Amino acid sequence: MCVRSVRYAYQRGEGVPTKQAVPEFGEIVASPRVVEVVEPLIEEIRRTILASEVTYEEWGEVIAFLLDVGATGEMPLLLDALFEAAVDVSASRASSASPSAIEGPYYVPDAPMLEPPYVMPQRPDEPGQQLLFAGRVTGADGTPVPAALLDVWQSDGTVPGTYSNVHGDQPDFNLRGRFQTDDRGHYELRTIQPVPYTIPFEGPTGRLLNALGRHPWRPAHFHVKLSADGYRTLTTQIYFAGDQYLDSDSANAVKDELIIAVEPPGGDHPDTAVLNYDFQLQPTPAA
Ligand code: MBD
Ligand code: FE
Repeated sequence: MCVRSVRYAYQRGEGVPTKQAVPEFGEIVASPRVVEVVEPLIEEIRRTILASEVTYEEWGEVIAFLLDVGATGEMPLLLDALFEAAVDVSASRASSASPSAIEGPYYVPDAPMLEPPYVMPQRPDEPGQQLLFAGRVTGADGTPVPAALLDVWQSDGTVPGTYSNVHGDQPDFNLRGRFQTDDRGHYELRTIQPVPYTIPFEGPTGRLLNALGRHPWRPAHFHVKLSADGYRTLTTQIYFAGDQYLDSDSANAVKDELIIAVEPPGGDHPDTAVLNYDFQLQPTPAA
């Protein structure tokens, strides 16, 4: 099971999978990895409490804030917005694939399988610029990958935008879809161009960003999860050149190599912008 699936297990109320062994009464079973990672984290928080002269009033606010994060279901949002970009960099250091990016809290598995020619599920009056998202999928050495599965999700074009199945009033699986590369590793999807998106700002995560003096916007983006036999699954995002929030992403997740210039409508595609991007996958070790 993909470790990232903890988010949607939680969203669907299925409880949260955990690998932790339950100790016998009176038994202590230290995990070397927990000691390595969590111990310094605890020490860092203690140091900050002392250095900042935290009061009991403030300590009460910390506890109330975290209770609110739990009660509103924003735990995945808060953690992804603050920390997932660092996890992504840490976890992708040794990869030969094209750049990865954070999954974020709003991936939903089992999106509709599209039939060619691929068109993203959308409402008849879906607002937004028509866009053709196309390119190739290859291995790190350039070998084309036929029948690679692309799983794409995006927010809608309303302001502030929302994701189907999560917030707002879109039909389930609106602007979410799965489709494949052809026998030469090419893919082509017709959809609308995403616009900048704000993470929910009325909840505890948004209030924290506000108190930190930060806005809740993310630059416009596509989310893509790419899988193929013999390759490691690549989770990434595509951003758009010229977006005003590239330098101040509320999730701190933009990588320069993932910022792409869209070809505006014109010539032989008068109504449609074109986004071209080629993905490279890392082979799994030979079995
Ligand atoms: C998003 O759409 C997103 O991509 C991230 C990282 C956090 C919140 C909402
Ligand atoms: Fe997103």
